Amino acid sequence: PTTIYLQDYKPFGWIIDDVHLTFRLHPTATRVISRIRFRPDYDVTDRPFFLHGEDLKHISAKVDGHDIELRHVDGGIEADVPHAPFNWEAEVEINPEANTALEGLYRSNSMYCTQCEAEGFRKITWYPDRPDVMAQFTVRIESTAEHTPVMLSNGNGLFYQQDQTQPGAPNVSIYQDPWPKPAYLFALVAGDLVAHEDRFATMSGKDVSLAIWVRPGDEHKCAFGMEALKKSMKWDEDVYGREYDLDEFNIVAVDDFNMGAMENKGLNIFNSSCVLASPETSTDGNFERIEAIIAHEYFHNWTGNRITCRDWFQLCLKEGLTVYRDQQFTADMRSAPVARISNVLALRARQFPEDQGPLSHPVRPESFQEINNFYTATVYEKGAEVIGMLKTLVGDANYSKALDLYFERHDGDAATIEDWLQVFEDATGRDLGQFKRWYSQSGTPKVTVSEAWSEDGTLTLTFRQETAPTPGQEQKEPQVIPVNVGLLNPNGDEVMETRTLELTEAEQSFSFSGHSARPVPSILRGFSAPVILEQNMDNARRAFLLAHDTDPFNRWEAGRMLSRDALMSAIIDGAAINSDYLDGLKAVLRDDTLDPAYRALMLGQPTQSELAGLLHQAGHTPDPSRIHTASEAMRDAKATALADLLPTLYHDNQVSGTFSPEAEPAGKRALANAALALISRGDGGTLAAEQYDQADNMTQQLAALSCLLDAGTGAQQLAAFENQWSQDRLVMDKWFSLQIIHANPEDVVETTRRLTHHMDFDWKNPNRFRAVMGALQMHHAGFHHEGGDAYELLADWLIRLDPVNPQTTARMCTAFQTWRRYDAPRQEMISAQLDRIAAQEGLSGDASEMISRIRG
Ligand code: HT7
Ligand code: ZN
Repeated sequence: PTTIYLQDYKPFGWIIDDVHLTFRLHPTATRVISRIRFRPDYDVTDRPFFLHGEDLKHISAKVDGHDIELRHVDGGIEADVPHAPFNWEAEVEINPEANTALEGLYRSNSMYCTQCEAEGFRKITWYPDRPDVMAQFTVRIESTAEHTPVMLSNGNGLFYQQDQTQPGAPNVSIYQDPWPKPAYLFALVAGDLVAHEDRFATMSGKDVSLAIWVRPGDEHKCAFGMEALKKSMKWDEDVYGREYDLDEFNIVAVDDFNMGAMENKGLNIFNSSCVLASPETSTDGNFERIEAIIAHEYFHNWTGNRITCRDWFQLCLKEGLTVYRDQQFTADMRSAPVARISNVLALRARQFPEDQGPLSHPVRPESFQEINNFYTATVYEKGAEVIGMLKTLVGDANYSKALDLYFERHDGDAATIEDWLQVFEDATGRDLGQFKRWYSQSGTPKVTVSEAWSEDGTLTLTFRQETAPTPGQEQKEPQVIPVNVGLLNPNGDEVMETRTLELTEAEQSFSFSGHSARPVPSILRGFSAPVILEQNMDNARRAFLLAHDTDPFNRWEAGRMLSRDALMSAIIDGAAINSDYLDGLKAVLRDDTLDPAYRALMLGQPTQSELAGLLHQAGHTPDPSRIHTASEAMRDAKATALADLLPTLYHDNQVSGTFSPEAEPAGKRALANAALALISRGDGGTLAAEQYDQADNMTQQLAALSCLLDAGTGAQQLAAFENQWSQDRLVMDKWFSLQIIHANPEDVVETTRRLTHHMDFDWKNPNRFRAVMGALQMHHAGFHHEGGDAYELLADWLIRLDPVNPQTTARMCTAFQTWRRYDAPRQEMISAQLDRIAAQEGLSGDASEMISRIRG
């Protein structure tokens, strides 16, 4: 495997004016004819003419009308071409039906579809498949089959013909995209699709046709996605001044897809799970996620498409910024505190383990073998946190000024992180040299804070920051860490509003004077930096902040820390769950001035895998079985302590009338269902069974079924659920996952194995594979159950999937990334499975890079 380095970047050497592609679609033998106008980049003259290409059957290649000889080299071809402008014409044949990797042009349910990011275009034709080569594309699609009445590509539709008069005459459609783009944004879709259509008038009065294309029968699942799209278009105009730039915007839903969705210019392609929604089949969580993903892909039109990345090392330039923008959108559409807490929960669950384990890498990596392995929580979510910190440091007005300058200066460019930071430096006059370390230094900084009070009325906070070594980075330098702090007096009134302290040194103190009584600091409000905060705080102080903090994030965090510490003591010392936490929780839950969604989050507790990480950090070897027991004990303690309150929470938060996925009713359902989960621990599932019978939407149905499975009384409902939904793939994914998630640890492997024999376990479909194998690895106590059967089962399936779909296999290998946390027998068992996978003949580059990094 070849390693590619950021420092080795070299421009391509030629400029492309335009690209004309003709596709003659055929399930097993599609012809692709490319006509490309190249001209030398006269600044760069020292390199051979190289075009990428993989799995292409070469038919012909001509330069200025004359056949040309190609030299086949690793990953593509070289040719001797004139050192002057020339016309390239080539024809290749590809086999969409055989393409199970879902990169390039492939078939899903007899529909043609493409996925080109990051390096899939090279599986379509010979081309400089790199993001810094931008060109205008015109695409002609021909198909003789009657099951491709709809044929779409990027940009605006110019021509469409369905000739039914002459037998065998092809359907033809032509699309032109006026905006230069890199090949990774190319898309083509053809199939028997129906549209849910709408229109949007942009801020300058341009009329845009919008369509969501789906398989016949799914039309009723498009309305929510369409509303989300229009809200996103309006929000980007209002908040960032960004207007849409084509006459049409198409979204297509596809069942077989490696990730969530793809922002191809004017033709977004979505995993059907991330766009199709209806109250009967989708939970509130699904609706919220769909809204965020539609926004995310739409926002890429400016942050990613109009301004793209110079090379794949700059991936966070588009992904970090676009995640940040979609998080802002969700905060505006729904509750900002709830959105922030949810983002931090996701960061701690996915990014922290990555950054503290063998896969740790900088937000902007400096080398890779397979770029697909770097679409990570670090690039996306930590990348977004870095932008949030930048905004906190420069302030809202300067952030807007910098963004305006970014769009003005770099529209049409393939840009770098240096360009991005330069814009902020120019807009604000601020030196961001030290801040840039957030892009190059991996690992989660630990910030330790101590307090000193002097009787002259001064509180001094002393901060120390340090980051543990990570792969390839032994020494760490201090980073710029914005720490938002507020102060409360002993009565619980705020005496200092939130202020941003800028940590730049390894150790630094800040004093706050003029206080008549010792104030209580609320530190890292809003989780203003992606760090681990170590604060020596007793339960009484945490309970005080849980009761009084005016910052909703830190109020929630105080409760979280109480429950975390209670769980840790239960795991380590077998201690009973302490009453400070339960009393504080009760008071918050009783306060019905608080948003139900926020109160539902208060009822949550750290996951078992998070606890394993915390134990490891604290120098203990996590025992999955003890963690499981303590987590269950915590739920029992809550059920008992809140017994009087739970029925009220349940009944007061019932929502009647037509289902609405809006934040307010969804929040009520979340609180009622969190209460139901605790009630079910005491009533054997009676109330949950009632809810199951009455449910007219998936949120209520699934929540009730989960409670019943936990109570061990859901067999009949589980069968009824399967019967009711057997024809709906997305709902059946839930049915598969649910049984594993709610199995007892000792039954997890057997349940998983049984499900892999189910006739609907279509393991080549990434959603179904993830529904089963993703649930297996997420069940902490089941996955790490003694004996190591789960490790072996997952490894068996990864070995089987790898030749079919390396990208999904490699992502799923991350299940093993935390292996060094556990005891010696578990480490040995995991290590044996990693070795077994690594030893497979023909193992993909994707999986082999992941396994060798995880092994360390
Ligand atoms: N930019 C896209 C990332 C992506 C992807 C999507 C679907 C299938 C394979 C993919 N490889 C990379 C999605 C996004 O971040 O918006
Ligand atoms: Zn993205």
